[in-house]
Amino acid sequence: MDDVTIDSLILKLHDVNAVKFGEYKLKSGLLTPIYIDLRVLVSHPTLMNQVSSLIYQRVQEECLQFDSVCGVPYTALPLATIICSRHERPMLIRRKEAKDYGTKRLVEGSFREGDTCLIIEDTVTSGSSIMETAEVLHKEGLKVTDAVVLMDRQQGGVEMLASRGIRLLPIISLFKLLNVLLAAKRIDDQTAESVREFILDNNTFSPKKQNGSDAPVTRKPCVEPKRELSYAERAELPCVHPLASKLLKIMEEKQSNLCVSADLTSSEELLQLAESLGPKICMLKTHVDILEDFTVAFTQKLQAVAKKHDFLVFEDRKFADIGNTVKHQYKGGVYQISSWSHIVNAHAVPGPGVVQGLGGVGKPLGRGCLLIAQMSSQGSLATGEYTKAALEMAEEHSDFVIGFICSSKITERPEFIHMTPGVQLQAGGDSLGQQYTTPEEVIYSKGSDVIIVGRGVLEASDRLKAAESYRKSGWEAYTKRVSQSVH
Ligand code: S5P
Repeated sequence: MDDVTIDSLILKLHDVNAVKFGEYKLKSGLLTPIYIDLRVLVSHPTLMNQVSSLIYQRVQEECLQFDSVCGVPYTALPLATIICSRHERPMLIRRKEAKDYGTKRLVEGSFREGDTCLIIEDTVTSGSSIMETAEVLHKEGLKVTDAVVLMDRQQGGVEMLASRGIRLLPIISLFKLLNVLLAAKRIDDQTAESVREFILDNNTFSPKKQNGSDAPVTRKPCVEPKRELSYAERAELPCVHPLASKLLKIMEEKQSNLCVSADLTSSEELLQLAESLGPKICMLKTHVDILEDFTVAFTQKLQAVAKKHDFLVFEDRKFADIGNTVKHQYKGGVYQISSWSHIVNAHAVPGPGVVQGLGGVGKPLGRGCLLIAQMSSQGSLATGEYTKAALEMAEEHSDFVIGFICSSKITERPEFIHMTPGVQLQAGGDSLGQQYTTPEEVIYSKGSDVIIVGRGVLEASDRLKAAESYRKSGWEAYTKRVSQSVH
């Protein structure tokens, strides 16, 4: 989906008052500083058509298979009608109340037991409205596997529906909406910040509530496998964090365990690098605080390139303060890292509070964190007992920590991804203590998963060619390692 179309749609929605800032009451009774009211859409036919097209585009992009479409009453009903009429797909209507005469049906339209019905919704907060409709459809013997929503308020709907077996596919996230309105000067920094704060503080999804017990629910730890698993096999393990699983799938699909470290000072150059090396990498690492021209628009463009070329973004912020401070550093300030970076990293030195502070911000957004267990620089203090303590901290927070920055594999548990910087095709170092090891050594001999390469690519006369050499070298080392462990 094209970013320009989404940006202009956001501005139009703001023009017609479908997005309001102030103090409003949500269905749950909670007061919110932002209200999204897409009921007004019916008065704006062009916009109505545009929204319907975007929803259908998303359906096609995801190649969704379904027998019928049901809009959550009432706002999404006309949207579903336009889509079904235009694309000649059967529609179902869910009644809010059963009639007390005639058939007394709660779902109108023809269907067979076992049919799959796609749900369409305008806005999602907790996911409860979609769930209500899904339950009515379930009672009629229909299956619901996916729901497409125009606006996701990012307050836990995705997670809640996922826990009930429904994949929610949002078109616009609230953070995206805020960034666009902010860039267009429709709202000021203070408004954006107060909305962000509200959203992060009011996540409605609690795994505790879902299973009715008070015991904290964490994903079951993985059992140590008897043999080396491939990236693809690890991606499928139920104990693996969804973001780690996504990364492992990207690695397998693109045959790349290369993360390029884009240590550049110009955002234009960084975006060009991301665009040209995108197909070769599984992840792009940034240090946005060295950019001389950072803007929110840059992060939006970076997200679009990452989506286009299917790689994750890792902001190498190396958080190292108490929980309360890192919470602000992660979600706020100039960089608003949590709104655009899939992965961040943290030093273990402050103790578990650092992961808890970051997790409070990152978990509701589906983000992941790497703990720095070892460093590539000469004389690093992160060794021995410190590395062990970092591993323990990760094991205790595996709902947010997805792996490590390390020089070699530190655990056999397959849910953790090992990422190693200080990599060049020739071993050596720089004048400031950096030490380099080769991709073969890192992946094959030391059992790491991802090579992080900065100057090895950036200082090459042909960066694309250099990235391809690193990709190939890292991938060959991985296939050699996995094939040798297969009995
Ligand atoms: O121990 C470390 C951890 C990191 S994240 N050693 C590192 O070098 N890094 C980062 O990896 C470092 O900040 C830089 O961005 C990149 C290595 O760059 P290169 O040019 O030496 O490959």
